[in-house]
Amino acid sequence: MTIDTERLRSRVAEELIRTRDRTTYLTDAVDDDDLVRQHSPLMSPLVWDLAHVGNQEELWLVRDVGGRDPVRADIDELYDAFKHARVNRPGLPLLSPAEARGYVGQVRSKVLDLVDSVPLEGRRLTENGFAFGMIVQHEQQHAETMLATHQLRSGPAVLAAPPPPEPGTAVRGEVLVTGGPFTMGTSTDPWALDNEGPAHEVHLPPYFIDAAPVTNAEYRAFVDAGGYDDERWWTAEGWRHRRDADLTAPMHWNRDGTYTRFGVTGPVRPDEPVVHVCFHEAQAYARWAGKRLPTEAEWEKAARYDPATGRSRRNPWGDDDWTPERANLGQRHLAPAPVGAYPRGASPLGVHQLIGDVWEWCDTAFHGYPGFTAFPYREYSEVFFGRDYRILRGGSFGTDAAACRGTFRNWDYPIRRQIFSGFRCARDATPAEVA
Ligand code: AVJ
Ligand code: FE
Repeated sequence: MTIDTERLRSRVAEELIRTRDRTTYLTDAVDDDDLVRQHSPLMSPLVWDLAHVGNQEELWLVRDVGGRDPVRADIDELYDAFKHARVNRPGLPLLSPAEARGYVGQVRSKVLDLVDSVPLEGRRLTENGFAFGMIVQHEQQHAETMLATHQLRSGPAVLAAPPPPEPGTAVRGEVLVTGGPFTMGTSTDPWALDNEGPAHEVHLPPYFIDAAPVTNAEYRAFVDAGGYDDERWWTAEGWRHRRDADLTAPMHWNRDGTYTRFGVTGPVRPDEPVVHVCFHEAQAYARWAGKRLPTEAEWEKAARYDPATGRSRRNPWGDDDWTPERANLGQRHLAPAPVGAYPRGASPLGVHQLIGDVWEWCDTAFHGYPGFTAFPYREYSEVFFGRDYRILRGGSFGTDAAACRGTFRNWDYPIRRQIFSGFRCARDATPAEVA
């Protein structure tokens, strides 16, 4: 075995263990009644997420990669996300909290065995440890979903984390991105998921993009200006939803101007990115502000394009992995950080906080890039293409670095706002502005 393979094996084991610590923290924070309860019809009971994470790990790693016998073949159907809508999951004969904990532990001990023994080359599924990376990312995605479930719980706070850093620099205004080609997507990032590739060239006309996400203060101005009551700012579909759902402000803003987050109520901080808005609200704000939402390609060029070399980098700060001073990721802080808090994470074009803090809505439907091939299964991405989903980019404070990079693509329905979603604006550059 080469040193590199040894290093890869220990990295895989570390990521699996670190990820399980997060899942355990989120599920041990509440009692068993709370674990089996449905806090919102939009979300699964936490105990479903827990056993589902273990079941996916069993399917892909124990059975497929390892070729081992099933741990619990009888529960596959219960934890198949396509078989049961979230609203129906509490009525299923689910594993109890104790059974679910026992099950995920059993699966994991077999998997840690495999990490030491399966060949990591010669088969595309395990090349560079991909299947393990995919399962780490899957569990981390559910950890973010579980954090969103926590935000929908009522009752006293059970989670705690230090506040995010204070601004280190003033960030405001827009950045001009000159017209021309850039490379979008990746064909080489070893743990990138299928929808992130292949890398391809995209030509964009010049545009402006906000240097920072839209803040609570900026969004408050839209609310105070009567933006929710003025049909002009909304698309027909957005206006219909605004009326049907009786939207009047971001989710979790209270009538008295306070905000409730993970069981704690406090003032809405003006310089923090607005969060828990749906695509329609983001789009209405942008139109009111005389702007629009960026397309997905515009978001990615702002994040990855380096004008000095013409290359696209993995992340705004470069090709290196995330570190805590570069972006607010990983549930280290349970809130978005104020604008200006991550000067070391800015892109070469001077765009801040693209990674972390809040997912950013883009005005692009979810589709496969030219030459897309599903891997390793159609149900991760392909079955969602061409439907009513919009793209979100950049991850949030609830997203782990393992499941976030400059090429990572998330998608959701345009009415969703229980997720950690915010946005920034963009606009076309006029010829006079480019000259
Ligand atoms: C990529 C976040 C849209 O949570 O529905 C989890 C990720 N896929 N289990 C989701 C996912 C299967 C997915 N998103
Ligand atoms: Fe899943």
